[in-house]
Amino acid sequence: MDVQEIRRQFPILQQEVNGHPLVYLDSAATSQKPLKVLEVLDDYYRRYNSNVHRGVHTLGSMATDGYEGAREKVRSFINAASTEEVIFTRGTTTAINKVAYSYGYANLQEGDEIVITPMEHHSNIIPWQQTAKSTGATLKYIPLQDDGTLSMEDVKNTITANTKIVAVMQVSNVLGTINPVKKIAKIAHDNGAVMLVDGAQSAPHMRVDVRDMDCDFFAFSGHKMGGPTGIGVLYGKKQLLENMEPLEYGGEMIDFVDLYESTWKELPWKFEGGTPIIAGAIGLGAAIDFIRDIGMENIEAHEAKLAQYATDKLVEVEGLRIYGPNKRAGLVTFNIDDVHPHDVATVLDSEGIAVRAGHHCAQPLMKWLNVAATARASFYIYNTEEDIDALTDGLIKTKEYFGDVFA
Ligand code: 7TS
Repeated sequence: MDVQEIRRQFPILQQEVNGHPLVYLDSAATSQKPLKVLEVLDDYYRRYNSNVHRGVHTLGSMATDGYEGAREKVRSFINAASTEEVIFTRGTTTAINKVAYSYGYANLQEGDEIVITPMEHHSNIIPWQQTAKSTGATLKYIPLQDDGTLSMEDVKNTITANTKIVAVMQVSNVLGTINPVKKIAKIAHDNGAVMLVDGAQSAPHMRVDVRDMDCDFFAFSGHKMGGPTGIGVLYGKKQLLENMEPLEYGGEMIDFVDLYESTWKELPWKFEGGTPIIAGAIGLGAAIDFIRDIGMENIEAHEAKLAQYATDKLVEVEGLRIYGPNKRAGLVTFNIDDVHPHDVATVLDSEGIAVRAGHHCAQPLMKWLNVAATARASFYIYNTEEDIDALTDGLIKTKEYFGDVFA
């Protein structure tokens, strides 16, 4: 894998920010977009912009082919059995909310349990809190071990015969923990529960096979994997989706409408009310092509190397503490003694280095870590060891600067 060649395909990386070459280390928030995706979006709007599934005219057919072709690319990307199981949504958040409100409301009652973990992103916590409140179900947490991983012992003890839904992230956006979701799905199923996997931080970075994982639902966002914002995916097993209410009613999703009764289209369209995210889906399809061309194994290996390099390199920064297990995905979350993470991010920004600071939409996890906030550097295919060197130098400067201020 030639990283310099890959970098040339990301126009946004070819600029200076605050007088320095941009070092983009915030891909867990959103990734940058390759030329291929930008060109496909431009081509759609210039040449065949049109609504889908409606007209018989030429542009409408082209748009429909593009949109449905993207669905097939997603199906193959996650190895779903059928395109009926691939629903386009606005992103991970919308996908999880659909399951919580549609599946959750219909299948939960008092005495039932929803099991999640304290490391979840808010979008895999709040929908379950709300569902629990409305249905009388109980929300339970698999505890974290000291290093920020889950033990199978705890998983087995938390999931019981009363558990109806287990919802766990595959990769933590803060700790970089890689959760054994296939094993957790097996335990969920042994107890008669369904398993939702939040794949927002895994689908862009590792091979996902929903059939091998045997999850019932899988959610991810296009914008974290080179695709445009506003497009994401809810995968669900056909038999479950068939029995779920659509939630959004209107155009596109109906079969027949009468004055007082209506019927829905078949899967997956019954979940896609209104004009769908046509350009977004086509852009996501191009991002999948881009990832395929590079090879997911190469992306995984590259990021593992960067994560290891960063772990080794950042010890040069005095007073820096990294959170999370030793074996982590391609991101590093940290704090520096006595320096607020927002100050860290501000000084780094003045050097052209983009990192995220804050609670990373994981306030329960921040509480568990006993911090208000952290800084985070996250990597993708276009990052290099030089980026991590620049980060390290920037952090040493930050430490010196605030060391002087507080001295
Ligand atoms: N789940 C996880 C694990 C995430 O990391 C994110 C976004 C989401 C869900 C929500 O995705 P969305 O596309 O629907 O917004 N995570 C982050 C982050 O870590 N920094 O900014 C967004």
